[in-house]
Amino acid sequence: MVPNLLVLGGTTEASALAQAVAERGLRAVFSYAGRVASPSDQPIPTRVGGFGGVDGLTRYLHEHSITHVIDATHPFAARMSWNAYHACGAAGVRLVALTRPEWQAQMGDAWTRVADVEETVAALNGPARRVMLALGKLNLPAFAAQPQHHYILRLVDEPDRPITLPHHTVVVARGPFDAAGDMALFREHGVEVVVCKNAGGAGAEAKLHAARILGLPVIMIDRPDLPPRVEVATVAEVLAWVVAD
Ligand code: 3Y8
Ligand code: NAP
Repeated sequence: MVPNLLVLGGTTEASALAQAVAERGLRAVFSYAGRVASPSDQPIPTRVGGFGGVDGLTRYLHEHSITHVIDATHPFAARMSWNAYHACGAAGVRLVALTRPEWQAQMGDAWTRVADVEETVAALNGPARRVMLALGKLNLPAFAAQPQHHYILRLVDEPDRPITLPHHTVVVARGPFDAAGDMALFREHGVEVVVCKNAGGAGAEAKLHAARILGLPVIMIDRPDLPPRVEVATVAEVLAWVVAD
């Protein structure tokens, strides 16, 4: 069968896959959730916005005669990954995830691992500190439970509604980031603790290098449960999987 791919994107790896797919002239469409104002341009046809749950995605797969789905979303985009797993099962379409290994604490790192945002907020009990929240904007309201801190918030877009944290500084920046830049950022804002998700990958790792060099503690949020799908770590493995059919 002639492959017709749906790439669920939103990560550095997804963008690299789109590049490789375009170079091989494979028929494909790239999909963004529409979470940020202007997502990066891709070299293949791109759609933006939700599908409408599992049923909407199943319908999309049939209507667009999709033969393969590559879930190259972020490890914390769990709902999209579960929807893709169920929709591909329902539609009889092949599914693979292009994912990236979790970060591991290195010698000298001062990590506190927590299961989710709720545990993160609890871990911030205590006297006021300057806290770097490298979580984007989706989870910010939860931190109002610890209003004593000064939060440094790195967001992809300017906030479109007031931020309910009494003491905060917004830094608008889109990754991928580098260690020198993150060290300068942490020094400029007197960051005392870094909060982040175990995203893995290179595009967000800089802050861990910066924290290590500056000797800052890190609160690391573990990944949510993801579906039992086939997972590969490289673009080459995805391309081999597509043609193996
Ligand atoms: C919309 C699409 C590429 C992709 C780049 C990667 C690297 C830079 C690092 C920090 C951590 C964070 C956040 C982050 C990174 C890459 C990658 C990655 C983290 C874009 C993008 C979309 C999003 C959505 C956005 C979330 C937010 C998360 C910011 C594009 C730029 C914190 C995740 O403001 C918001 O509402 C932002 C929402 C989901 C997490 C959250 O919960 O808020 N990503 N990020 C995708 C869509 O619409 O489908 O514009 O390119 C993609 C990238 N973000 O092609 O180079 O691969 O991880 N993105 C985290 O990792 O913790 C920033 O600040 O150090
Ligand atoms: P999520 O919570 O798993 O998904 C919520 C809903 O958003 C999904 O049910 C789906 O809506 C829609 N959606 C998500 N990803 C989509 C995609 N690639 N194409 C079309 N619809 C999508 O997802 P999220 O955590 O909000 O992440 C949204 C996007 O940002 C994803 O592309 C992800 O790769 C990217 N991203 C997320 C993070 C993060 O920390 N979560 C970090 C970096 C990049 P319907 O149910 O209507 O189909």
